[in-house]
Amino acid sequence: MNTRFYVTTPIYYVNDVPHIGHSYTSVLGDVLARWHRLLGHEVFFLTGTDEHGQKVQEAAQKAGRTPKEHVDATSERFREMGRLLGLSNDRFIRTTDPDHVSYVQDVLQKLWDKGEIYKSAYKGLYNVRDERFYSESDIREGRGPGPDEVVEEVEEVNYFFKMGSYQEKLLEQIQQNPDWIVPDFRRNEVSGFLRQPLGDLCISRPKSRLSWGIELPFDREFVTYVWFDALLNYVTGPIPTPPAEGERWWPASVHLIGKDILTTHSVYWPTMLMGAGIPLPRQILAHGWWMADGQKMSKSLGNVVDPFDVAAKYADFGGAEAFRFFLMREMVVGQDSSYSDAGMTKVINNDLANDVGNILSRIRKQVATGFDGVLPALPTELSGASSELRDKAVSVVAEVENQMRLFRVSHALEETMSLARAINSYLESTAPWKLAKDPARRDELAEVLAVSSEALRVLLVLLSPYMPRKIAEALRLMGGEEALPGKLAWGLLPSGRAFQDGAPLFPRLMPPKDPAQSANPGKQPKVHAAPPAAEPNHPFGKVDYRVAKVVSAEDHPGAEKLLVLQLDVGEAGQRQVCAGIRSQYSAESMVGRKLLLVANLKKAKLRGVESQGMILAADDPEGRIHLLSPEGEPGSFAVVEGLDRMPGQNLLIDTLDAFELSISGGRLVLDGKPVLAGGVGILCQAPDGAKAH
Ligand code: ME8
Repeated sequence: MNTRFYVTTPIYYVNDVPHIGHSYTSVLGDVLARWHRLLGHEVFFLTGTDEHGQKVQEAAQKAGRTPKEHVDATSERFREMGRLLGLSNDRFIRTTDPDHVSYVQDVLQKLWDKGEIYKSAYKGLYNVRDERFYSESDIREGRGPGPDEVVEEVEEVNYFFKMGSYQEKLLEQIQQNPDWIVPDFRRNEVSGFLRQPLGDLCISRPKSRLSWGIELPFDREFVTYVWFDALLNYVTGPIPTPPAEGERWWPASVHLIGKDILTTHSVYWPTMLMGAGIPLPRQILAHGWWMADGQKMSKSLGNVVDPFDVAAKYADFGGAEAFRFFLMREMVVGQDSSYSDAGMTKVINNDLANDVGNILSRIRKQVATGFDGVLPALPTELSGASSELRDKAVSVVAEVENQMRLFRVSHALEETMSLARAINSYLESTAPWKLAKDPARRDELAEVLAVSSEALRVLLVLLSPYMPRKIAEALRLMGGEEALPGKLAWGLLPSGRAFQDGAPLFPRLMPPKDPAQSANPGKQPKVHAAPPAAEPNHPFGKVDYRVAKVVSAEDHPGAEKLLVLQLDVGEAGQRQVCAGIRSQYSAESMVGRKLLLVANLKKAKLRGVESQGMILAADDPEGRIHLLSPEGEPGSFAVVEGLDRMPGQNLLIDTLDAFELSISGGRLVLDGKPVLAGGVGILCQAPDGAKAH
């Protein structure tokens, strides 16, 4: 097995200010790097800045400084972002670093000597922002230039790399290595692109136009084209460690990129490597796009999400670490996602405070009061509930390993959080606070605390790549970070460790707003807790309402009004559901959205497409549809306090007519009582009195 892991992020343009998008790719790289280190692998993690090109030259001129002075200042902002986010990169490469410059020249010389580069005249539309020419097919297919783009018509003599001659070889590479470009719809996009003839690549700019670049070693009147320079950073990155040492790292295990730079990475880059006789990277992972409150981010809208602002705003609630966790939790790798303060609050309150923080404070308190702060030993024989929890921890570790191998980081986190919920349920069912009152049950109490502490240790280790500083602190409170070696196996937490008490590590952001919760002010809302048994036969209890998250969506092939949604329903699995909302919601707008699903309806076929459930929505008097937006985790069920939950299978739709759900104060209610999912109310923008069905 290859136990070497080399991961890269794009090198960012220094002209931009670091924002959530750069933070995301960098944190993703960091999480993968830390995860592999945890598994005992040798890791190299590379990030950096892309500093040559026309835009930089122009910006420097405007700022009245030399290009080098300019990039020294601007690239510092990205290193600052790295410090803020706690990135563990082994090198921060800059394309102005002398070792990089000389390596780029070596490769250019080699390609020139091999006849892979030729000189020719060229005329075309040049995109200043992207530092590239538009090809004729780009323009024919409407791929540019867009209305905001700065383009110039340019005619000049330049050097070209024979990229077109590698078209067949590249197609073969893609066909024979189905995991080379992930996710698979991005691979298909590249294969589609390669069905058109592939032209050669202009790799130079005359110095008369652009001097801020790396000189061609075989013609000093030219500098190299910005992508040719930039992409080679991945090979030069680990090299300043002595050359033999640096070469040991290439090929990279994975290049992390956003979907915007898919073509440069999966077409330009591999053909350049083929030309130079350098092996190809093992994988390329293109992730989706961050937006803000559902809108595209842009400077003109003033909605660009700044990691420094977010960290400062939530400084008392995990700050940059909570932001890292949020980024990884909320974006399904490959798909687009949106930042919102509500989303941050939800993650801080539900995942961090309620799930993780709650376990930590419950255990610390019981160990402090029951055992003078010294953790009792883990018994060799475990009772039923304890061995179930151990088995759960072991299976979660295995599943997280699987998901991480596939870069499905948000799935790995969901799996990890299911362990947190299992520990909380274990604590609720074994009730150590009750055991502590009965001296005859001291052994039971010791077992519960030892088992839950060990499960908590495993949970914290699984979370450590996401929140390294917070988790180190949590492990310190549990007696020391040496709990980490051995790491993911069960049973490593030594007994006799002194637990420390103190302020909660993951405080709640706000007091619960929900009326049902504020009725019990001292109590933490219980996420995923079973509803109290009270009214045994209310038909509401027969319906299995679940929070579902849309994984993908498409138009129904035979019905204009329907969308076909693929839903993640957490522990209740994946579902396909047809929903009659297409008049108002496009397929794309649904991806990533959370909905309320009736999960136990009898299956139906709608115009030939199977539907395994029904989505709830409210209508307003104008006939507009308003979807319900539950905040709980996928799979959490909706309850009404005082009503028994007893869903069966194959529910008939008539059951839903036996009671009425409606909207009041922007929330879903049943006879005036709030319906809760994952412990909080279910939001809906329909006006008061609108019926939900
Ligand atoms: O393209 N959502 O640099 P760049 C998600 N220098 N990710 C985003 C994002 C968003 N809204 N905005 C930016 C360049 N990113 C070249 C790369 S590599 C050899 C040269 C992230 O500063 C994402 O990773 O425009 C994207 O690919 C990258 O920043 C682009 O950074």
